Parts: sequence; structure tokens; C-alpha cells
Amino acid sequence: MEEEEQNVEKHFIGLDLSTQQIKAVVIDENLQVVAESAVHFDSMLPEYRTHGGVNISGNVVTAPTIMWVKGLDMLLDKLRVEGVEFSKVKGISGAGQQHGSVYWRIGAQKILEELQPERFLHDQLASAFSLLDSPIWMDSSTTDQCAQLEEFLGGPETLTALTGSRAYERFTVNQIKKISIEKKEVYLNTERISLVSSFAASIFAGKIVDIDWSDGSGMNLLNLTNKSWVPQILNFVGDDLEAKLGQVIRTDSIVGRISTYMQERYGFPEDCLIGAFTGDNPSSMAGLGIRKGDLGYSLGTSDTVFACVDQPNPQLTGHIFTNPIHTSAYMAMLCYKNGSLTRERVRNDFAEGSWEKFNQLLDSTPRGNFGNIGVYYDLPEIVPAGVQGDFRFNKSDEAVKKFSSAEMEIRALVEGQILAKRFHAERMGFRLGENGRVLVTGGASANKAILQVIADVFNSNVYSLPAVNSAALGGAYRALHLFKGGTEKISYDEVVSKLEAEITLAAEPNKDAATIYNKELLARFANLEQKVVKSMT
Ligand code: ADP
Ligand code: XUL
Repeated sequence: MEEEEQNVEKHFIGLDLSTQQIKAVVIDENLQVVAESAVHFDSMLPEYRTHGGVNISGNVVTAPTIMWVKGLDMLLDKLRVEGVEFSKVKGISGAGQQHGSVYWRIGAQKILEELQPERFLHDQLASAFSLLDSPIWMDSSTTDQCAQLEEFLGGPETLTALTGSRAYERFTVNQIKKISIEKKEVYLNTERISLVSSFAASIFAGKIVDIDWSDGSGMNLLNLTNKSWVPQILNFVGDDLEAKLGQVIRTDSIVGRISTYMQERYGFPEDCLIGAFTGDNPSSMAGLGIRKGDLGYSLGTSDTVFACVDQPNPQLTGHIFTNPIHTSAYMAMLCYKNGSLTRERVRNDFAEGSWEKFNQLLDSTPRGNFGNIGVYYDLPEIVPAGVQGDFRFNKSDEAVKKFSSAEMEIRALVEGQILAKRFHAERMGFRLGENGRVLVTGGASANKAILQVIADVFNSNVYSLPAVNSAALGGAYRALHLFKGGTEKISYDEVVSKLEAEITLAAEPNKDAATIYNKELLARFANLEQKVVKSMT
């Protein structure tokens, strides 16, 4: 019997509840992808009228919480129709867009426990939330709360040293503080607050689960050293906040077994474990198998770069998170709001909405763009904070209204975005290791012309994995790791060691790259960025 059990194929699901869609990847024990699927919010759930998965009203950016639930209903049905055998699934974990928050109303835990298998989740959870629209990471409406928090703690440096980041508008405690004041009734009616990641895990576990320490690092609330909530910051919001948040748990924890609802509706086995979900960026770090000296570069709705660091050295720019996989290390990260959606806007304006045309134009312009530099911010940016608008400079650093051709605009956009990553990552102390690699992921990492510019600007080989979505993959790998006994028994690196064979070279730097994208150009970029910052005040 035991032997039979051992021979049965075992599958693991990784999910990514990201900004524009929910994705799922199913792998076997050899890390091979056996199925993949996605539900795209704008096109497949048009009744919620989102654009890019969100609703924007000035600085306030939200997503309907119940849309995510309905998306999960649809995704599970889609996977079943596509032939996924849920009875083989032994573990599920995943990721969520970071910082976003879900407000469970009083009584929600009971609703979750009593879900009826013959009915959709979205039907039964329609009244489970005290706030219908979840604030998400693109929101920048909490400037006042950020200023108050920094002042309360004695300045941005103190907050940064304690939690790894100064106060950022999208960081969850500032969002919660705003709701506790502006929507007091909602706050009082809230039983628990989840991050998008722990919310998704709760749906699978059939109970509200705790927040993991990696995604929890994006709240301006977690003490990086002792990995628990900072009591003064809890008090800054209110003395009942801790009860609403629950405990902080390790990212490599099992939060429970699959709910009876999921077992009965979809046929998951009762021993299917649910691993803590985490933020999409930490999960991407796991999915890419990032080692010390590597740089992870995610080109999704947001652009992020991240690396593994031994010692936290938090700065006023960028973030330090608890590392999701190497539990004694940390993760350094920079996040840019103006990633894919800004590239799409420039593509629509200058390349007739076609990536093919966009790439032709990009490839037809020389590296360095004749000295022209541009930065394009559709939404108020994070690095540098608050800048918004298009800014173009000619080779003499004079501000210009337009460049003289579509191809110059496109190269300026792509080079500007990548120079910004290199400049700020180096300012945070990051250097590519001797054997360090740039590993890319996210929707736009399918674009070879963009990857070529990354290789040139960083003067490094760029590598990718066959499956573009490393956040979902990271979830599946982490579920497999937990199934094999977790950190106590086997290191994560050992579980994903087969990944090495899957990584492929996607772009190599051109010979002249190092002389073009040199220290002087980075210094010039820094200076122009400062000019832009000053022009905003
Ligand atoms: P998220 O996980 O944040 O929802 P994804 O990582 O799935 O987003 O990335 C979605 C984005 O990928 C789209 O907004 C689109 O602009 C971009 N994308 C997809 N294909 C390409 C391409 N060939 N070139 C450039 N960008 C692309
Ligand atoms: C990270 C951030 C975004 C979201 C959405 O700080 O805000 O990358 O995680 O992807």
C-alpha cells in the first residue's frame, strides 16, 4: 500500500494573485510544469470594469475584493476543464501582489468554515468583507499617514532602521491607519485584515491564516531583527490592530490542510498541504532560484529588481525584506510603479500598439540614443518618490518637449527605465557577483529587444526560465519544499537544484556596452533625475 502511494504521481500548485490576473502553474516532483492557466480580470471579468485589474480615482487605487474571489472560482474551474487532476495535488502555495489589504468583516471566519461545496465561493463570500474595494500597491493617497508615522517614530531613519523601509504610501499600515480614521465603521466591523497573499491562502485553508514574514515586511510594521510586529507602530493605529492582524509566521510554514469545501467541490485529497503564500516579489525570488550575487529583474505591471543580502543595510530609498527562502538572510528590493503600463502607453503612441514595431524601432536606434535621455512616469513614482510626467533631455542636458523621432522616444523610455534600476541598485550597495547573473521574469521578459538593453546597461548576461511567471512557480516550488519536510529536513536550494538546467541565456551584452553605459552616463542620469525631482517642488 505504502509503495503504491509512493508511485502515484504527485502534483503541486503555485498561484499568483497579481495586479492584472490570477495565474496558476501545476508542477510535478521534478519541477516540470504539467499545466498552466490564468484568469485575466479586465477581459474575463468585465462586470467589475477594471483597467489593468484596478480602479483608479485620483491617488486612490483599489480592486474589488470579490473580483479576486470570482477569479479564483473561474481559475479552479478552468484548471479542471483543462484536465488537471486535483486528486494528485499534494501541496498548494503561492503569491499575491504586495501591500494590498483585505478587510474580513466580523463573522467572516465562520462563513469560511461553513462554505457549501455545491455553490461558488463568490456567491458565499459576497458579504464576507467589511470593505468592498481593497487598497492596492498602486495607491498613493496616504501621504499624511506616512508623515505622521515617521514623525511618531522620531524620523524616517528610525522607521527605516527598524522595518527596512521608510514610510511608503502603499505600505499596508499606512493604508490601515487611513481606513481606521476615514472609515471608522469599516475598521470597527473588521474581524481580520489579510494581505492579498494571506487572503488567498485563507481561501484554500478554509480559515483566516496569518501573514508571512516576507510579505509582512512590506507593511512598515515588522521588526526586521526579531520578526514580530513593532508594538509602537501597532499602537499608532490602535490597540486592537494586533488582534485583527494575527501573528507573523515564517514564509516556509504550513498554514493548514486544504478545506473540506475544496476537497468536496474539486476533489483535492484531504492531506493536501497549504503553504504560507507570500508577496509576488519574494515568491519570484524563490521561483528564479536567486543566489547571492544575482539580480532578479521582474518586468510585470510594476518593474522590480531584487537581490539576496546577508546583512540588512536599509536605506531611505528601496526596501529590505525578510528573505522568503534563506531564512537567515534578507532581500533588498526596488519597486517602480511605471513598468509595463507605461511601456504600453509609449508603444501605443509611437509604435501603433504593436510590440513588433516597438522592437524594430528600439533595435534601429544606437545604444546610448545619441545622448538623449528620457524618464516617463504615468503614475506618481516610488523611486524617486512622487515624480510624475514625461521628462526628456537632449545630449546637452537641456529639457526638450519631444524627441525628433518615434524610435528615439522608444529607446529613451527603455534605456531610462533600465538605467534607473542600475543606478539605484548600485546606490543601495548592490554589485553583480563574479558569477552573478541577471535573471528576468514577468510579462515583458518575453521581449528579447528589451532584454538586450538590460544586458547592455548592466553589462551582464541575462537569463530567463521557460515559464515566464516565476511568482506562481515560486509558490509551487515552495509547496514541494514543504511536502518534502521543509527547512528542518532539506534546504530549499536542494529542492530546486534541477532548475539550473532550465535556465537559458536570453541576451548577452554587446562589446561596446561597458563604454557606453559607463560611470559618467550613470552620473548624468542621476543628475537629470535630481532635476526632475526639483522641478516637482
Ligand atoms: P502582473 O503579474 O503584474 O499582472 P505580468 O507579469 O503578467 O503582470 O505582465 C503583464 C504585462 O506584460 C502586460 O501589461 C504587457 O504590457 C507585458 N507584456 C506582455 N508581452 C509583452 C511583450 N512581448 N513585450 C513587452 N511587454 C509585454
Ligand atoms: C512591490 C510592489 C509591486 C507589487 C505588485 O513593492 O509594490 O511590485 O508587489 O507586483
